[in-house]
Amino acid sequence: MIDALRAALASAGFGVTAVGQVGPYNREVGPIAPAFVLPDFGREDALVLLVGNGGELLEALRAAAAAEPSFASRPDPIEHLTREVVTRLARTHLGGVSHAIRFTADPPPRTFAAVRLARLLGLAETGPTQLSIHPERGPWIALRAAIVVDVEGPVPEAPASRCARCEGRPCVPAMDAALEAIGGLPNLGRATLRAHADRFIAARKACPVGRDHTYPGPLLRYHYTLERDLLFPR
Ligand code: B12
Repeated sequence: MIDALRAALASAGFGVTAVGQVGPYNREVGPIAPAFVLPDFGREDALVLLVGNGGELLEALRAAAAAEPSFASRPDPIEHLTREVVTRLARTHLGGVSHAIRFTADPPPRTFAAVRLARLLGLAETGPTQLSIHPERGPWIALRAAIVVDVEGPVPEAPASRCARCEGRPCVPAMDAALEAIGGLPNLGRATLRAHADRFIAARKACPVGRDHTYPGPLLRYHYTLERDLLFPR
């Protein structure tokens, strides 16, 4: 059931997934950020499936726009596709089994702390610049949704750390330069990201892991500037 759901998500552009139990996540997040706690159906061993994507999402977005022209003019094409695909495929593959879905695009308390969940499920470690670093894809992943299912989940294995054996840690000076350009971490926000997109993109590109998985240019820039024409050129 879960394997079939993961395969269907991958075919729809969401090929970065991981499973585990919700208990360890809620125990970490509960005391520091209660609004980010996930539902658990009254059991700590409830299965949680984290859903994300890599650069291949651009193809899925363009296919959706080709199938339905109004899709390209939506204010939030990625969020819209995510909600539609994840909700539909969960319903199809989980049948009558109780489940709850949370999206990273929603505000708390309808969301979850995705970088922490990715680490706890062994999908990606948290790098020195706070980005999730996947062992093969490096920082080139986005985390979109968590599906909690009322069945027992597996206990995930921790992957070997790529950051611990990284020589020179080139992301650190690159991110420091980006943060300096905006006048420090407290100024980090949508507007400063957009204004200094090149510096933040350089900080992400500085990571030596997963360079073959770098997002296609238009998708990469869109994440910082939210200019829809990048995704759907006329
Ligand atoms: C709020 C937020 C931001 C804020 C952060 C402001 C702040 N410091 O408070 C802003 C808008 C600036 C931001 C920027 C970016 N973000 Co952001 N952000 C989030 C969001 C929606 C919630 C994080 C949160 O509150 N977690 C709850 C607390 C309890 O958990 P936490 O682990 O302690 O979270 C902290 C860190 O994540 C940190 N943080 C988030 N972004 C950044 C960036 C930097 C430079 C630093 C130092 C810290 C930091 O702020 C959180 C609150 O203190 C998450 C999605 C989610 N629901 O998890 C995405 C998320 C963490 N962001 C993500 C990304 C990719 C980015 C950007 C690269 C741009 C983008 N959207 O593509 C930029 C720049 C980051 C960079 N390193 O270059 C991804 C990370 C994926 C990955 N591979 O690591 C996430 C998971 C969204 C997604 N759809 O995938 N983000």
